[in-house]
Amino acid sequence: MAEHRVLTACPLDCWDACSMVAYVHDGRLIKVEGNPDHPITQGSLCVKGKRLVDRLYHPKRILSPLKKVNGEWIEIEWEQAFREIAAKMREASLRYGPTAVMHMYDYGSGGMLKALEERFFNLFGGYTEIVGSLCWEAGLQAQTYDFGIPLSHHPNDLVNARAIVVWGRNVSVTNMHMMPFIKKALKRGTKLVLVNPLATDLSSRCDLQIRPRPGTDGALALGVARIIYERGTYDHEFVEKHAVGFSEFASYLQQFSPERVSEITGVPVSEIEQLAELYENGPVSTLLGIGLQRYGNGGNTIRAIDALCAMSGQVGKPGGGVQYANRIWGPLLDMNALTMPERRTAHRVFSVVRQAEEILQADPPVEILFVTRSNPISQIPNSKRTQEAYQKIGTVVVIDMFLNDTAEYADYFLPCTTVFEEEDILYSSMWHSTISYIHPVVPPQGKAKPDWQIFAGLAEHLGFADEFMRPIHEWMEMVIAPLKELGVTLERLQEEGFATVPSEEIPFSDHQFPTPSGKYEFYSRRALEDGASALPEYKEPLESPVRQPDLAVKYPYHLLSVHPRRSLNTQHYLVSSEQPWVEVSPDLARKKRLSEGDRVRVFNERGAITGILKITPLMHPHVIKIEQGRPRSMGGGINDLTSNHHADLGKAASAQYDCLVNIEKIDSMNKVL
Ligand SMILES: Nc1nc2c(c(=O)[nH]1)N[C@H]1C(S)=C(S)[C@@H](COP(=O)(O)OP(=O)(O)OC[C@H]3O[C@@H](n4cnc5c(=O)[nH]c(N)nc54)[C@H](O)[C@@H]3O)O[C@H]1N2
Ligand SMILES: Nc1nc2c(c(=O)[nH]1)N[C@H]1C(S)=C(S)[C@@H](COP(=O)(O)OP(=O)(O)OC[C@H]3O[C@@H](n4cnc5c(=O)[nH]c(N)nc54)[C@H](O)[C@@H]3O)O[C@H]1N2
Ligand SMILES: [Mo]
Repeated sequence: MAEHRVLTACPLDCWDACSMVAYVHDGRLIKVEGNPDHPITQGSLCVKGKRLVDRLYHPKRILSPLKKVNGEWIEIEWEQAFREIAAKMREASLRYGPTAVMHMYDYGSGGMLKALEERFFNLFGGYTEIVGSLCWEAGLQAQTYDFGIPLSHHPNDLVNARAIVVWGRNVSVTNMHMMPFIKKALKRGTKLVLVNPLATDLSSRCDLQIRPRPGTDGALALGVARIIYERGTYDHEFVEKHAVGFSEFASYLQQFSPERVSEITGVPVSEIEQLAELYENGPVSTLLGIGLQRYGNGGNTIRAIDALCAMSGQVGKPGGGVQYANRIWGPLLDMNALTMPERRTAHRVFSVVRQAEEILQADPPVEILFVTRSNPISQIPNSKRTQEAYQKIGTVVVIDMFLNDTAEYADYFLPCTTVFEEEDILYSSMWHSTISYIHPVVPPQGKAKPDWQIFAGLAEHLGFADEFMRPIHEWMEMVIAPLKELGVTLERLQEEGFATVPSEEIPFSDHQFPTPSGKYEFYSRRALEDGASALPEYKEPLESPVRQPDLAVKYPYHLLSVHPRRSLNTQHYLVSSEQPWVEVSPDLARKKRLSEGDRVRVFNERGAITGILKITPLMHPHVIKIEQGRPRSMGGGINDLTSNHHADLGKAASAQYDCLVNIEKIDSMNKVL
């Protein structure tokens, strides 16, 4: 049989949102590659994209609905699953109202039609919805206060930068399609500076790496801003004409002398000065990562860096910018047409981060929990609380492809299709302005169904299928209707596989900011009204040796449970074979008498995890690195150690990196290497 190619797109929750070419032979998907025509993907694909094929055909994939009976999974027919779950929903709603049904979701797949879940729950009459984010909300809120909207420069603009500062982003691992743009700029002589307590792939080729104590970057940014202010080399025109609150900001800066900042951050004064020189002599393009804001003070860290970039003249200029996210899609897509929020009559919201506490105290109680596109038992901080809460819920329904950590707490497991068995549309709100079409590549395996068909089945049993259902192209057209003006139609997307929506290469070049004042806001009244500080203030992280010296005696090291190289969060551990590394600096290893290959235990009062010691030069001597996402069945469970405190900005943002731990050798006889 002939081989053919199908254009599709990678649904993983990632900056890059790649366009992919799938190769099918004899009805079987052989491989996927990056689409060479796509302006961002440019023909390359990361290992996670490629390995989506292994997830499609993995022997552990679940291909039939399951019900847990006496602690064992048994296969059931869809009809039985729909009938029983619908009956439980009706019963719960009659007794307590629709908010007794809760929906937990994340972005396990970024397909546009995945939002039909919301349409289902809204048509049901309402539900308990989660708000906030385990991912990036504190930073989004920070940039919303400062700029009115978080926007990034087009990556082509990096060549105009005199220096690129990669501030807490692990570019080559989490955003690899940024690398060709960085390399092009470096070839032209652009300098590269990293601010990161950990060693990254770029550490060996940068001009300078600054390693602050985790969670203290806000103080670093304010210290650099103070030097520039004192020297009078800031952008006078910008702060006077296009910003509000600069004088308040400037007087706050007085507290951040280079010596004090050096003491707080552990960064030598000479490096703070080097950073000041760099920002003085811009343009500097700053690439912010998401790790930076996973702290109790994380939102204000982003605000402090924004302020440094704004006062030193990087905003609205070629080669400048403070790139965190690119929120261009809101007005360009009509999601409400799909989700119908106007149809709910009851609504309750729980914090995604602290949902365990909210479930345990809920009145009315949560009778049924739906978990879709997420693995909360693994990914929510302080997992033991989540386990406790989920255990108390009468019925937990998980829709997924694999029996992940969360499925252990489920009563029903409903198998969904992978991206290759679906038709959908994909866009990235994190970085670029390209929207892609997902064509189906192979038919659904076994009895798996796309998520929307699962909800359609339930809607039928609940009596609102007529309102729920539309032909899927009609749904798509409803959402992308606003793109028509820009020449992007469904037919064009289907035919060409992707379309790039025109967006400003250099945001804010007209100095118009959608803030309450219309200007850049060093001082934000909106932040004050929301209960936060009006200025970007530096406060110690929650678990810090300064704020909690007693805790730091017991747990002197910072745990950075960063995003894994070979997996997208939890999703690829089954198909890759990485050891459970615990990485420390040579200095820490010496101090704790640990050697490479030792089995070690990392612990605090909340929990413990074991792994194999790896000694990594160039990392901060008080930091322990463990990649997050490893399933419990493979010795994972990193969020047993993290705390479910909120970060400072946003409705409910997470602070997983604000975490102190200790480390010990388990047993020296049992060396693994
Ligand atoms: N390979 C891979 N790619 C991914 C993902 C994945 O799991 N794997 N996940 C996707 C998702 S969901 C997201 S949100 C993004 C995340 O993308 P990134 O933000 O790039 O990744 P993180 O691992 O969260 O953290 C980035 C860096 O922040 C640094 N960091 C931590 N704390 C501090 C600090 O206090 N100060 C400074 N200066 N740096 C600090 C860490 O050392 C790390 O190198 O990546 C996406 N892409
Ligand atoms: N300690 C620590 N914790 C963290 C982080 C960290 O850096 N450190 N990072 C945080 C961040 S940034 C994020 S974004 C979250 C991520 O948290 P999650 O989104 O919960 O993590 P994933 O591993 O991506 O889980 C997605 C699940 O969705 C399933 N899935 C994939 N496609 C589909 C689909 O089409 N339909 C359905 N129904 N299911 C699907 C996958 O099989 C997988 O089980 O984790 C957060 N937690
Ligand atoms: Mo994320």
